[in-house]
Amino acid sequence: MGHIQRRCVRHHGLYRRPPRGDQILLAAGSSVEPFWVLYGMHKTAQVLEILERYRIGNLRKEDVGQMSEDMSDPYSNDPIRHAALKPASKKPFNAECPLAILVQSFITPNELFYVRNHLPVPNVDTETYELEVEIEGTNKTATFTLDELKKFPKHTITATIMCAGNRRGDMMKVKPVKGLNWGPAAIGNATWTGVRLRDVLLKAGLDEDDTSYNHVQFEGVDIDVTGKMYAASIPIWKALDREGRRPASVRNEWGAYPQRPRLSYTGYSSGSGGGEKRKVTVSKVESDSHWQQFDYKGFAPCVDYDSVDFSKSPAIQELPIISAICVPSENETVQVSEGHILVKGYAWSGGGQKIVRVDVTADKGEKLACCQFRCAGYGIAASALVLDPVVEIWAKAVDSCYNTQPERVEHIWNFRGVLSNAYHRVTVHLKR
Ligand SMILES: Nc1nc2c(c(=O)[nH]1)N[C@H]1C(S)=C(S)[C@@H](COP(=O)(O)O)O[C@H]1N2
Ligand SMILES: [Mo]
Repeated sequence: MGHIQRRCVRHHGLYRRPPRGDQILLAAGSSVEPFWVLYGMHKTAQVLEILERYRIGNLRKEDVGQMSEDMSDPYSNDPIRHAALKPASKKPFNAECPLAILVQSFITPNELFYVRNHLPVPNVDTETYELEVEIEGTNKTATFTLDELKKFPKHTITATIMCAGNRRGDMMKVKPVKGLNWGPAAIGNATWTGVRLRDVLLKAGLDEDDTSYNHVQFEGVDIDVTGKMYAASIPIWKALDREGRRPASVRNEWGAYPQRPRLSYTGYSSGSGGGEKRKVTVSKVESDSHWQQFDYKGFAPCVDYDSVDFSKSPAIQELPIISAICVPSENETVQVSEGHILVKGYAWSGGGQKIVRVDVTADKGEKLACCQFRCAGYGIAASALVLDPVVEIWAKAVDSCYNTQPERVEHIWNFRGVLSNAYHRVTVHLKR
């Protein structure tokens, strides 16, 4: 009894505020161990320190170990990943591309594309896979097998996707936040081929002139211990948009990557899209999932877990403009050549906005050098006259709506650590 209660109370305490608390309640009366194993990213010194406040006793020696021995690892079927990926957590596996590699090519290498999982990678059987489409309030439902989906007109686009938590590490330096410690590479650019969500919804019987629907909800095939699927939603206009640059797509070919069929929306927080979806629902309302309601949201710096009202902030959809210096890296020593150094990085903006400019400075904005970029959203090659032995390089981008990045991360800090798009700063040591 001691064991179970203690662990329940521990988790209870930890999740008293966050809504995941209701999930943990489902373990009441039985072992909470499966949760602890599944959400492996919580096994950190910081979390253990928080849990310490909730300790109400200790196990007898003879009871220790019994539980963990018969717990099989839910991550044992996860695919083998590229060794160069830098993990932010291993179970679930979350990782980003090394910055020097990210900036080497316009298209991010597939095997080095950032990985963002909340749960173990599901084993999708392409033979039996079915996508269910429901139009709420009608008797219109349709299911499509993978082969049936492949018969829809095929579209190919090149698009960047980014995690709303990209560059969270910068916020963590100000004050601890909840979430994975992402550097600036929870972003990637790929050529996606697949079918339009619009085409699938219309085929399922949706009347595009019917204005009674507001959202399209998605459920993944990755499920947690309580049987809840990863789920999120997007506004319906986004799903029905005719423009080619905004399709629902599947990364690579279905055939080439059958394990990871997913939906993507250009210009959107990938959190609202990706994943191995198995159900799509056209609805009046947003997804009521934990992720949509209590995760992908931004708040003012003064809001914390005790004062937060999640209903006051809309879920993140289109992401704000961002940039990052990828080369040189933090604290790197670089050779100065004729008074200049080479700086490379990326810039990107959500909602389909183009990057029109990236400004780089080596003197805290005294003289912002305007740099050239080779392709929209990639490859800043800036040169600025630098004199001091140690300089801080700053980068800020401007998009086609003339939105730009905030100067200081302190002003946009939020306890979830999302939307971290302040000027990017890198300190370098100069060798002459
Ligand atoms: N089914 C499923 N979809 C998901 C997630 C997930 O864990 N499971 N993670 C989301 C988050 S936070 C991100 S950043 C993107 C990552 O996109 P990708 O996995 O399609 O590359 O997927 C989103 N969709
Ligand atoms: Mo994300």
